[in-house]
Amino acid sequence: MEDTIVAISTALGVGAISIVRVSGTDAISIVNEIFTGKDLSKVESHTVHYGFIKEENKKIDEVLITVMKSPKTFTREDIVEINCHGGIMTTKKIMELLIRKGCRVAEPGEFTKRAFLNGRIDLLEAEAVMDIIEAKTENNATLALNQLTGSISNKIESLRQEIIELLASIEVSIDYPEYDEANQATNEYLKTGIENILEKIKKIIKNSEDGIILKNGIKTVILGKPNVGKSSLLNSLLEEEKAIVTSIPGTTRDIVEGSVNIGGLILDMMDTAGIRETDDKIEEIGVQKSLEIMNQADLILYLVDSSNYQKEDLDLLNKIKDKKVIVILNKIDLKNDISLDNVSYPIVKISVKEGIGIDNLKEEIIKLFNQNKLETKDLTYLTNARSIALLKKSYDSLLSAQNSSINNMPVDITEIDLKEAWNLLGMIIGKTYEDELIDQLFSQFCLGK
Ligand SMILES: Nc1nc2c(ncn2[C@@H]2O[C@H](COP(=O)(O)OP(=O)(O)OP(=O)(O)O)[C@@H](O)[C@H]2O)c(=O)[nH]1
Ligand SMILES: [Mg+2]
Repeated sequence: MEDTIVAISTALGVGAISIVRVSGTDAISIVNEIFTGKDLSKVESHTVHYGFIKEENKKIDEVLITVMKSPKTFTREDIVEINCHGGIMTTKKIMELLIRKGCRVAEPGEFTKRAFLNGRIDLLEAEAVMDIIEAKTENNATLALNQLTGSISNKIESLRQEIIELLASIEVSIDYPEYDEANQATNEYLKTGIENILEKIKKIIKNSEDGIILKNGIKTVILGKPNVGKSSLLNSLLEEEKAIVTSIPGTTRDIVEGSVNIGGLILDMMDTAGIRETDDKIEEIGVQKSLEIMNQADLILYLVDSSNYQKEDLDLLNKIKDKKVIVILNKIDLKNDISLDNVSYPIVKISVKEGIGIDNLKEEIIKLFNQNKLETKDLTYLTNARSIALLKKSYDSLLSAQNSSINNMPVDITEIDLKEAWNLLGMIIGKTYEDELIDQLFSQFCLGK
């Protein structure tokens, strides 16, 4: 690869140690020029050496240098890592010296990009590196690490292999003399084959969508009539007096937001204006917003006031489709004998005021999002929107291929869709890619990675 690149790989600031990382053909010789200690051009690969960085004859810092020779390195190029004393001045000075000797400052993500281009990791694994860096919870880190170790890549690769086998059977049948009979036999074979692959992809998509929710946070909307205690619940979960609480119905007008970690799940909570018919213009806008935001939710906490319950309070539940919902009976300190019939969602009884039932509510949330399943390590997830979109496209192509074979179309037509599906799967792991996409993807990385 062309240039030798350099970057500060640790966060720049005051710390005990900083790492300056150099990668490329000239990495060892360039660092050697500014180092006193052992001659780095003569040392074994994967060894650490003590010495000083110097400018002319002036000592700049006392350092430990790790030399890793191609190909057994992250970028598959020669890599030298300089462990120097953390501190902005020294670290920058060392960078500066290296640039003067011929290094180029690395672009964000360039080390990982080289790892990808040199075949050390595939695209999914590269993205996983970024996810690990950005992981905010243990779950996120576990998901990303799983992707980095390549098990999902293997799965995608084996799906591609299955498609190749189907394509091979098509080729054979096209060459066959009694075309019609062969066509039918092949279609039979294709039908089951495609069905099989579709099932597997469906499972990965489902897993991945759950995974994405875990990664990005669960959009949680607190919904209900005015004065049922929505803002009180938000404050209680956030452990902060974020939203205004009063005994006057219609207190909340705008959406109030806050994030909370419940057993490793990130909930992005939104408190809304209580839903009711109103003549107040501002409140009416708030009510409209509540209804809109309801449609974007992953989870709806539907609050009812036990002390003031009427059957109509549940009317809005009928409008909610395909969402995870928990119905919450609040204010049980005032009245605790309501029973709700015909509610198909889990029901939790709480009193925000007395702090009763909040833990049950949290458990119910964790249950809904299959927290436990995640811990059993069925971790074949794709963790970003790019790859999930490609997988869905691939699924659609396979569906269309399946239709053709069911309708006993000429197999050449099925072949087109199968090839498309195979290609799309390849794009997920970066077997086929466009330069522009790659540049854009890696530019989202932080410097020095
Ligand atoms: N007794 C009792 N009162 C509660 C409880 N939770 C909330 N309240 C009271 O109910 C009133 C309304 O609470 P809010 O949290 O403002 O209700 P809201 O649903 O946000 O109301 P709007 O913003 O008007 O839609 C306040 O006076 C709270 O103190 C509870 O568990 N028990
Ligand atoms: Mg409120």
